Amino acid sequence: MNIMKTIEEGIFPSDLNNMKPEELEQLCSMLRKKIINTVSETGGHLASNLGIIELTVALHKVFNAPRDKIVWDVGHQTYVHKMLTGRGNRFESLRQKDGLSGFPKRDESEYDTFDSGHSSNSISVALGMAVARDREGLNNSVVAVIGDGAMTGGMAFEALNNAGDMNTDIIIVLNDNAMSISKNRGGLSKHLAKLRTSDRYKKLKTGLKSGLGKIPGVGQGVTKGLSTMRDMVKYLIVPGIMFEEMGLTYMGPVDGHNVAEMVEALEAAKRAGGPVLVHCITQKGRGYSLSENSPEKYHGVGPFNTEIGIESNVDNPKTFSEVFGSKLCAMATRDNRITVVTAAMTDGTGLSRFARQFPEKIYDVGIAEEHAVSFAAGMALCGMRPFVAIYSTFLQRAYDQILMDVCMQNLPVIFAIDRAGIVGEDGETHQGIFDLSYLMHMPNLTILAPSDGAELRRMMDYAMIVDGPVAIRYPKGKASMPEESISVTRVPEQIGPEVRVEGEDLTVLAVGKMTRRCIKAAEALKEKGISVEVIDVRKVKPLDTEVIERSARKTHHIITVEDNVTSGGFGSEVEDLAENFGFAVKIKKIGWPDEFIPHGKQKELEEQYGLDALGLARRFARASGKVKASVTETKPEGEEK
Ligand SMILES: Cc1ncc(C[n+]2csc(CCOP(=O)(O)OP(=O)(O)O)c2C)c(N)n1
Repeated sequence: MNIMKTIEEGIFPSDLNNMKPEELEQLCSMLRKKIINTVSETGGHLASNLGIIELTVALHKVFNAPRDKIVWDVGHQTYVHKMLTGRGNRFESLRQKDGLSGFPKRDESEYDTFDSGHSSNSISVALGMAVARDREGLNNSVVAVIGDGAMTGGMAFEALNNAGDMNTDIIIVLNDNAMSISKNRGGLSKHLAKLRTSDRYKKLKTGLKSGLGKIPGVGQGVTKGLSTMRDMVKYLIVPGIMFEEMGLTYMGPVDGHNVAEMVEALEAAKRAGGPVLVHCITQKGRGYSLSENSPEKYHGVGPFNTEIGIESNVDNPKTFSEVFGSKLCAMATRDNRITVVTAAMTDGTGLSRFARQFPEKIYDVGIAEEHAVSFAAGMALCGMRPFVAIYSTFLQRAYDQILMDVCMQNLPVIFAIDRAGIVGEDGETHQGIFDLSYLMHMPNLTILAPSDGAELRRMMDYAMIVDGPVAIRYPKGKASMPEESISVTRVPEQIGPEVRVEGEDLTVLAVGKMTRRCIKAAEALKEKGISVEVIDVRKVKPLDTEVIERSARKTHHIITVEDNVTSGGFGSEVEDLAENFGFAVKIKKIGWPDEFIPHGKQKELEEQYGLDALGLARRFARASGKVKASVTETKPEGEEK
């Protein structure tokens, strides 16, 4: 058959049934090509998907989806799954607005069993599905596919602990490429490395299991009966089979790039019953030499030329992450109390240089945001000044640890909250638009939001002199670096609001990156006779009320603008504040609506929701009452009518 044509027309799992081994191989290489070509145009998670092609083909050959449930951990590795479940014809729309999501989405396909994006929850979800199946008296398989990186997350351990205790049928496919985004860290990854090299054990064990399982009438019972012998073997050859000790049957390791071997192992796992873990060895970035050689660099990519690969753009302005990383290097040179904690995101949070320069001051704790925060609390309690660098969306995991272990005890932990605000193409699960809402109400916490790179640097210095926890939130993307501020080296004694544009009609309180576009909007409105005062808030909490009150007394009209949902965010804080002004003031909150914002380019989403400079200018104009909204002008989405 013409496989390429089939991918385009829509291939389904049942199509795999009749494919010969060589056709399956051909299919895998076609899928590989399609992924490289498409991701080079759209951007996306390249290396992870190249490494899971054969494994995905084997999964769909053995299991009968959507009746059998496959739950993908993180979900960034589902491009092949999407193409094998009838979405090949739309694959070029990957991550584009209104196109295919880069993650599983239940409303995109019945084959996507669960919306994912945040790691380490697949076993919990699959276990819940397995229990529901048992209670309904059904007999479908439930499979969780989880990477060795995601397996470092606490939730995965909690679920394994529970699964080992339950004896319900569930298959956990561990996709072990020895990489998280960067090289995987921690005791578990060392344990897996030992298992990877235990060839003799592998042959003994999979041979025993699958061989016996194939004989009619001899299955589970006999296989289980071998546990004593297996126990002997494992203790002789591989010390400490952690999964078996937790009550799971461990199978493998299996070559995750060998479809036939994978099919055999998955069939055997199905027959074994109970909680089974199939350990598959794969190579991240497989089949594209550039990503094989630098899987970390090709984990998540923007568009690139497939011949040349990703080019480093040294001439371009730095991102906020890079400003953070290089400033932290400078600070750590001078101050030995500084350490930094990352939850498997050294590169993403701009800390690659720091890791090279100060390997003894950086702690990559794995995908373990909760642990990262309490770990930092311990360090802070004993005299260190730890920075915790985590994306806004992933820090959600550590709400309780921030509140109880850090804020309640007023410990000087500094949270570097990267990717705060809309991030774009990664969609709902990655938009960092909730952090102000989950942090504003935490007592003792100082919250700062820089509008450019220079402010970020100053805020990092300032955070060091605050007697208590500080959160600095900054967005994805380039950080402008105003010339005059680069040379400022003295430590700022205070960070507070600054009037950036003076005006009479409206007071605009702008948070972080929204400041520059509010200034633009104000300047455009000047020509229309609308006078907008723009204040760069800088310190979101505790609010420095003097400047704000003075402006509000003049305009009697405040508009808050934040790259966060309006509900429970900065605007709500201002509403509370204004109640004590003792004079009437109208308040309008601008930010993201009370919704999950889907994928698309940052710019497209901001335009759609009226959060770009033009949209803001229109909204300020309407609010001023000086310009009647034209009948045809559409209101941005989420805006109250
Ligand atoms: C809670 C959480 N923290 C961080 C991330 C960011 N992240 C996405 S993929 C990934 C690495 C996953 O490694 P692994 O599970 O081994 O999959 P691989 O990409 O290597 O196939 C990380 C850290 C996330 N998705 N969720």
